[in-house]
Amino acid sequence: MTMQNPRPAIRTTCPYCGVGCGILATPDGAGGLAVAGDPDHPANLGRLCVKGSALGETVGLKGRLLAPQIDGRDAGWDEALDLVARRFSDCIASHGPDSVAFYVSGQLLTEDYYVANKLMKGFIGSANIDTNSRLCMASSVAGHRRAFGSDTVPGLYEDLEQADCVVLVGSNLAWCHPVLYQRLAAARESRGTKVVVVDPRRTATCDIADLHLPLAPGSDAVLFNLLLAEIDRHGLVTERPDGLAEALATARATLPQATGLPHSALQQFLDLWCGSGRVVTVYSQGINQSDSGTDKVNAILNCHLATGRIGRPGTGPFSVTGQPNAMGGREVGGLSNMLACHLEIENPVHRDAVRDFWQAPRMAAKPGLKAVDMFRAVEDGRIKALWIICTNPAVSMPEADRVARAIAGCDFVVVSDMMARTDTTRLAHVLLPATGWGEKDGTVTNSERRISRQRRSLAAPGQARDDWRIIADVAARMGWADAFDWDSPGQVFAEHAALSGVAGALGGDFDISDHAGITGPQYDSLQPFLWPQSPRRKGGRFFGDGRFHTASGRARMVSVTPRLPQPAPGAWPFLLNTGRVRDHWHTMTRTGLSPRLSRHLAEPFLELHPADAARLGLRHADLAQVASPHGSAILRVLVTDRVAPGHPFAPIHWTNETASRARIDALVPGVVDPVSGQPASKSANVAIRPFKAEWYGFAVSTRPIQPACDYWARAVLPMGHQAELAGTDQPQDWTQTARTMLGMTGEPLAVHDPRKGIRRLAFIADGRLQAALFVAPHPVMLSRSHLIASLNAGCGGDILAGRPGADQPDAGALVCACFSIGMNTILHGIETQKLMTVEAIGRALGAGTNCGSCKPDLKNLLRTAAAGRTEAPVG
Ligand SMILES: Nc1nc2c(c(=O)[nH]1)N[C@H]1C(S)=C(S)[C@@H](COP(=O)(O)OP(=O)(O)OC[C@H]3O[C@@H](n4cnc5c(=O)[nH]c(N)nc54)[C@H](O)[C@@H]3O)O[C@H]1N2
Ligand SMILES: Nc1nc2c(c(=O)[nH]1)N[C@H]1C(S)=C(S)[C@@H](COP(=O)(O)OP(=O)(O)OC[C@H]3O[C@@H](n4cnc5c(=O)[nH]c(N)nc54)[C@H](O)[C@@H]3O)O[C@H]1N2
Ligand code: SF4
Ligand SMILES: [Mo]
Repeated sequence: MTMQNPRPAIRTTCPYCGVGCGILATPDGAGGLAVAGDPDHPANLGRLCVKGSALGETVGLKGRLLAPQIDGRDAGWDEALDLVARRFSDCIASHGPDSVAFYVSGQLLTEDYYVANKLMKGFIGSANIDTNSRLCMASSVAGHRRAFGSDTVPGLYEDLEQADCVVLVGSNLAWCHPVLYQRLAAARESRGTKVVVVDPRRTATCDIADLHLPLAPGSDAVLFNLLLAEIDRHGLVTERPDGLAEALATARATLPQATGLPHSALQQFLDLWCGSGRVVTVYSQGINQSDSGTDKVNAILNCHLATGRIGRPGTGPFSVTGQPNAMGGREVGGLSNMLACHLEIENPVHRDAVRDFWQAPRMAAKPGLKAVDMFRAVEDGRIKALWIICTNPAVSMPEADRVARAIAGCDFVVVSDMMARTDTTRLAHVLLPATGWGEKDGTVTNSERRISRQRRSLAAPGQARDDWRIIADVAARMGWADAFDWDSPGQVFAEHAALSGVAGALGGDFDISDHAGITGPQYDSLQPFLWPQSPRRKGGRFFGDGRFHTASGRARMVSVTPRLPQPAPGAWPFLLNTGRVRDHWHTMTRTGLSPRLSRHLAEPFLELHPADAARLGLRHADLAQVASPHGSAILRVLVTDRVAPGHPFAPIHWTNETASRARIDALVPGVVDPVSGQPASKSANVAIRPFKAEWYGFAVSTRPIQPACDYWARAVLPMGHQAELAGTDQPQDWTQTARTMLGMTGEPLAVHDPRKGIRRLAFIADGRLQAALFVAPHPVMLSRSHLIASLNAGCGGDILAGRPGADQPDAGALVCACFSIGMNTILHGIETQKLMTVEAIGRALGAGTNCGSCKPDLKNLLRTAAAGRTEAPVG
C-alpha cells in the first residue's frame, strides 16, 4: 500500500496502565499510527512512558485473530454467535443460571463491561461474572468498602504533587505507573517532597526515595499499626471514626520485630509521616496481593482516617490501579460481589432499583463466584459453559497449570481476544475475534476517577468486532434483543450514566448522571472528566467534609491483627516474590510485538541474593529450576542484592508462547485473602536448584525461531527473532537442528572447537546474515547486540568471531528503548565525556530525553561507573 497524506491526530487514551495518559494518534493511512502524548490531557500533560510511546509498533496485523473459529476452523459470525447463545441457553435451561460463568477484564472498555455485567446479573440471573481485577484491586475495593462504606478513591494525582511526604507501599511506580512517577519526581525536584518506598525489594522506584524500608514480606500491617500507635502518642488523632478505640488498642499492642527493620529506619519513617502535614500513601500490589491484603489496606486507611489526612489537597491514601479500566470495571459492577454503579448485590433495595431500571427478568440475588473459586467450579464441573473475555487466565491465575487443565476440561469454552495464539485461546472451543486498542470506541476511568474517551483511529481488521457488540449479539440470540439493542457505545454509556443517577439518588458515590442524555456528537467530543458529575455533586476529592457512605455517615477504622506469611516449609525454603518489568505488559500479547520493548529484558529471570546463589551453587547467567507444590519453571539467574536472602523475585510476563517453562503463576498457590478473595500472588513457597544443561545457545534468525530443547526464551528483533537456548542432550546433527529451529535451508558457515565445546553456525545469503546459532558448554558469553545488529545486514566470515570489530563497538544491553542506546555506549560516554548526571547523559547521548522511563537505570549506571563495577544495571 502506498503512503498517503497523514490524517489529523485523534485524541485517545493509552491502553496500558491505570495512569490513563492522553494520546494523540495519527494514522499514516497505511494501517500504522504515529503516537504522541496529549499535552492537554490532565493525567500526563503530554508525557508518555516507553510502553505508550511504542504503541505504533504493536498495531499491525501480526498474530491477530481475524475470523471467528469453532474447534479450530474458521466460521462465520452467525454460526459462531448462534452456537454460543445456544450452548449457554441450553446449559442454563438444564442446570440453572449458576452453571455458566463469564471471566472478564479490567482492560475492557466501560461500555463492553457494562453489557457483560447486565447480561449475566440481570438476564441470565447469576452473578457468576468475575474479572482479573480480582487478582489486582479486590483487596483495595474491600478495604475501601469497610472503611468508607463505598469503593471510593478519595484523592487526585495532583495530591502527589502537593504533598510534603509521599509513601509508596508495595508499588514500583517507576516501572508500573511511569508518568505518575515522573510527576512525583518533578514535584520532589521543585519542592523537596520526601519520598519513602516500602518494598522488600530495592526497585527502580527507590531511585527517588529519601528512605527505603526493605521490610519483611507481608509485614506491612505491622508497620502501619506501629504508625497508628505513634500518631496517637504524638496527639495527632484529630478525628473520631467508628472503631477508633479498638484499632488503637490493637495498634498499641503491635511489636516492631516482625518488620525486620532496624530501629533507626523505622523511627525515621514514623517521624517523617507524623511530622509532615500533608502525606499521601500510595499503595499497589505489594499490599493487595496478599492473604491479608484487605487488612493491610485498612491498616493504611486507619492512619489517614485518624489524622483527617484525607480528602484535602496533598493528603490521602491512594490505591493506584493497574489496568487502564480497572476503575471502570468496578463502576459497572464487574466483580461477582458487586452490582452496577457501586450498588450492593446483597442489598434488596439496590437490587430492586437495578432490576426496575433494566426491566430485568431474572436478577441475580446473591454474590457469584470469585475468580479462584470460579475456576475451581470449572474444574469440578459445576460450571459447564465459560466465556473468557480480554484476559489470559491460563497464564495469570495462581495454580496456572491447574487452571489451564480446568479450562481444557470444561464442556464449552468461549474466548474473545484480539490475538489468535495465547495460552488461553488454545483451550477454547469457540474463538471470537475482538477489535483492540485503536480500533474501538468507548471510555475508561483512570486511577484518579477521570473518565476519558478511547477513540478509534484504525479500521477493524478482518472480521473483528467490538466486545460490547459481540456480547449484545449473543444476548439478543438468547432472547433479550430489546434490552441489548444499542447502535453504538455512546448509547451504552448513556444508559450506564442514567443508571448511575439511580445509584446517586440512593446515596451512592458513583454518579455521572449529567451524561444520561448524552448524544452521539457529544459522546464523540467528550472531554476527560472526573466523576462524580451529577446535579448533586461534581468532581473533586471525596471525604474532605468528614462524611462517608456508611450507615452512620462516619468512617470506620478496622482493628487489624497482622498476619504474617507462614514460615516456609522445609522442602520449599524460599518465598518467591513476583511482579512486573518496565517494558512489558502482562502476558506480552502486545508489548511482545515490539522489538524496542523486547530488548530491555529479553528473557525470564530470577533475581537471587548473592548469599542464596552461593549456597545453591548458582552464578550470574546460570539457569535455575524453580519448583513449588503446584508447578515448576526454568529461569535465568540474576544475582543481585536488590532482593533479600530467602526472597527471590521473578517477573510474570513469559508464557508458553515466549518461553519453554516460565509461567510464574504455575508456581503460585491459589491462596486468597478471606475478605476480598484476592490471591496472594506475591508469595509462593518454592525450592530452587541449578538446572544443569549440557549446552547453552543464543540464536538469531530473520525467520520465526521454533526451538526444540529443554530451555528456550524468544523475543522479536527489528530484523527478525532471537532466542536463548539450552539443552540437556547434544543433538546428533547440529546443522540439521539449526536449520529446523531457525527456519533455514542450505549450508551454514560453521566453526567447531571440540576442546572448548564451542560451536558456531551462520546462514548467510547474498552476503547478508540470515541466521546464526552460537553454542557453548556454559552460558554463552558473546556480544548479543553485535549479532542482533548484523542480522539481515552485510557480513563476512568474521561474524563467527562473535565480537564486533574494532570499528563497531558493542552497544551492550538496551537501556534507553526510545533511542536504542545500549549500556556500553552509556558507560563509555560516562567514562570518556566525564558525564556526571542523568541530564548530562541526555545532552551528550540523548538517552532518557524522550519518555524518561530509563532515568533510574541511567542513575544506576552512573553509580556503577563511579564504583568501578559493572553490575547489571536493570532487572
Ligand atoms: N511495565 C508495566 N507496568 C504495569 C503493568 C505491567 O504489566 N507492566 N501492569 C499494570 C497492572 S495491571 C498493575 S496491577 C500494576 C502493578 O503495579 P505494582 O504493584 O507497582 O507492581 P508489581 O511489580 O506487581 O509489585 C509492586 C511491588 O510490590 C513489592 N512487594 C512484594 N511483596 C510485598 C510486601 O509484602 N510488602 C510490600 N510493601 N511490597 C511488596 C514487590 O517487590 C514489587 O516491587 O502495574 C500496572 N503497570
Ligand atoms: N504471580 C502473579 N500473578 C499475577 C500478578 C502478579 O503480580 N503476580 N498480577 C495480576 C494482575 S494485577 C493482573 S491485572 C493480571 C493480568 O493478567 P491478564 O489479564 O491475564 O493479562 P493480559 O496479558 O493483560 O491479558 C489480556 C488479554 O486480552 C487480550 N486483549 C487485549 N485487548 C483486548 C480487547 O480489547 N478485547 C479483547 N477481547 N481482548 C483483548 C490480549 O491479547 C490478552 O490476551 O495478572 C495477575 N496475575
Ligand atoms: S504511564 Fe505509560 S503505560 Fe501508563 S498510561 Fe501513561 S503512557 Fe500508558
Ligand atoms: Mo493488575
